[in-house]
Amino acid sequence: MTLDGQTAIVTGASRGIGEATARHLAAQGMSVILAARSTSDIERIAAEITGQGGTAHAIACDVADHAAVAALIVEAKDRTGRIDLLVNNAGLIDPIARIADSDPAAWGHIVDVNLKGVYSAIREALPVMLAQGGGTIVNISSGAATGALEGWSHYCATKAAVLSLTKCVDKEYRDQGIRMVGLSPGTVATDMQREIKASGINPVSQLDFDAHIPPEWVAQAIAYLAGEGADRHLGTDFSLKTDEGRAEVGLPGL
Ligand code: NJP
Repeated sequence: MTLDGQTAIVTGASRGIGEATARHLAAQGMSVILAARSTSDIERIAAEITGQGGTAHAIACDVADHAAVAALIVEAKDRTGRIDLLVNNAGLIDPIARIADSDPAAWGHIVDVNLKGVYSAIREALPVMLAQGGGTIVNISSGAATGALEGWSHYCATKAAVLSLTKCVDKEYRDQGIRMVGLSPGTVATDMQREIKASGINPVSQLDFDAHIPPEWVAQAIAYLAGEGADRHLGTDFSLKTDEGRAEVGLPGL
């Protein structure tokens, strides 16, 4: 199974896991659409990929805006002809606060990005994928989808809901060629972990930054999940927090 010549959309591609994923997939020969709100960052990264011989385009998109996500999918399809892989990576954790201290509008915004943003992209990409005979969707999940951490109610609740979406999409569309899988990466050295550290709330904020895995490892796992070798994980969250999971991707153990 080769990704060469296939097409991908990566949301949240302006930094962190999304940036590493866009670069890695392009290096595998995929034509990659980078989406995020930070237009200058995705344009810079897409230009760097192109300068290295890859194929990449930047499309500004706020995934909390359904119409913007619909427009992203239309433009991506127009540019690349197909959507073989959708990586729902865009996500937020700030502001971190215990529930009584939380701001209702900010809490709701996390739902708009982390949950409704994933729904919107799946909702709009599915008709394209079904018409072309199939496709792969990877939802970036978290250990927070199944575990509770204080200060993270917005994050835990939305990641749990995304895991449920992963299972629903798999149930509805696997027999029509849709490969739907989640990825729980463990802790990753990105800006999100800097925000977590700054909060000082819960044990994750106490971890040393060098305890986190590099975003390039997550990119490698996403490329692995895009291939049929990972079919037994469809409809579940694949975890990089086990030796088995890491070995399957070809990464160093814990
Ligand atoms: O975070 P960060 P990560 N519309 O902050 C984008 C999950 N995860 O790479 O719009 C569109 O470096 C934002 O772009 P911009 C995590 O939950 C992480 O660590 O320009 N895009 C940026 O590119 C998340 O789902 C860890 O601000 C929006 C990106 O999201 C994914 O991994 C552990 C957006 C965030 O980059 C990537 O997180 C874990 C919007 N409305 C799961 N809002 C970890 N780091 O340890 C944000 O289990 N973005």
